[in-house]
Amino acid sequence: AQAPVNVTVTGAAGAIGYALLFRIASGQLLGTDTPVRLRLLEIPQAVKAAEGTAMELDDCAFPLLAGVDITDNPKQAFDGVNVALLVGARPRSKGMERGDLLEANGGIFKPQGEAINAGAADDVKVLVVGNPANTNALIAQQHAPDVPAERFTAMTRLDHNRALSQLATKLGVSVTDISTMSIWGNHSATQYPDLFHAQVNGRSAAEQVDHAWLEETFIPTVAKRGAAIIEARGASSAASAANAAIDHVYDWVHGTEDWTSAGVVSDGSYGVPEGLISSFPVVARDGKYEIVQGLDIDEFSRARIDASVRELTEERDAVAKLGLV
Ligand code: NAX
Repeated sequence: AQAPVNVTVTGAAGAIGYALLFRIASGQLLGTDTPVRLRLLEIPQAVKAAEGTAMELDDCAFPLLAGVDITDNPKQAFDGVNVALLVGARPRSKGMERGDLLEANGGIFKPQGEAINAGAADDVKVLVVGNPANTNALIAQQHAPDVPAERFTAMTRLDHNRALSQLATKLGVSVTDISTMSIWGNHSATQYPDLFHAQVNGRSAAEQVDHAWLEETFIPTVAKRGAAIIEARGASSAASAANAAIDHVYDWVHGTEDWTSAGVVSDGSYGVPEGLISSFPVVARDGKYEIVQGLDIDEFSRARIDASVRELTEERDAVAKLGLV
């Protein structure tokens, strides 16, 4: 039988963790023939709650679940890790400046990057979900110099899935009628969901909607969907975020036919400064996410991609000033 794959989830006692762990243990992250061993990393105050979730995982008697370990020590959590889902982060509290938020998260993602560097398996794949996801991923990556940079990714798959759903509803088609959708830039309100390269039943999506809808409804609806969910539910996206994390890792491991979106280390493509972790249209091949190359970028898209990348550059400059990268 296949040896279990070590999957570490940080922030395991949180809302996304609760929606994620059962799906991982049931085989949806890596496939229904791959056993998994879960490692849950939490802060000391939340270890007991994580133990409660682990009790429920036991009670599911998942055939693929080879074990659950719980720790508040990053070194233990990432020892031998194959897939790391970095979900736990410091949320922005009232009145908190962006610099303080970046600094507080640096205090989480720097030691986690170091622990991944020290102990991870050679094939480790890292997905950062905790916000600000792109810059948290950059901080972790910068403290893991022995791990190939491309193994660090940030989640924009939820934005991608939101874009598919909004467009499908608008045109009265199925999400499976849509291809080559993409999200560019930062996982933030400046992100750019791109309908100029997307196709619906083989024809340009941008040509099938009017420009006012694209600019004034579609883009802000996708970019601000997280806030709309909080407004409606009184709590932030959890099941849909967990679902996107599952999609991101499943596709990374199994490969894609169509494009998807992920925050990946820029190689300088499309004028995105090398080394920034920015969302691009990507495909997955042989266990690697690759940026889709050779696209023409019209003026409208250029301005939006540049604005989001500018924000990422500012975040990188801010964490550089704090000595975090
Ligand atoms: P919760 O507050 O429910 O859970 C976060 C958990 O992380 C808590 O249990 C906390 O104890 C733990 N934690 C904090 N610091 C930790 C550390 N140093 N090590 C280990 N665990 C630690 O938040 P939840 O709703 O689960 O969201 C988690 C993160 O996902 C947030 O940063 C959130 O902003 C982010 N999101 C990212 C999305 C994306 O698309 N990239 C979408 C959903 C979500 O907003």
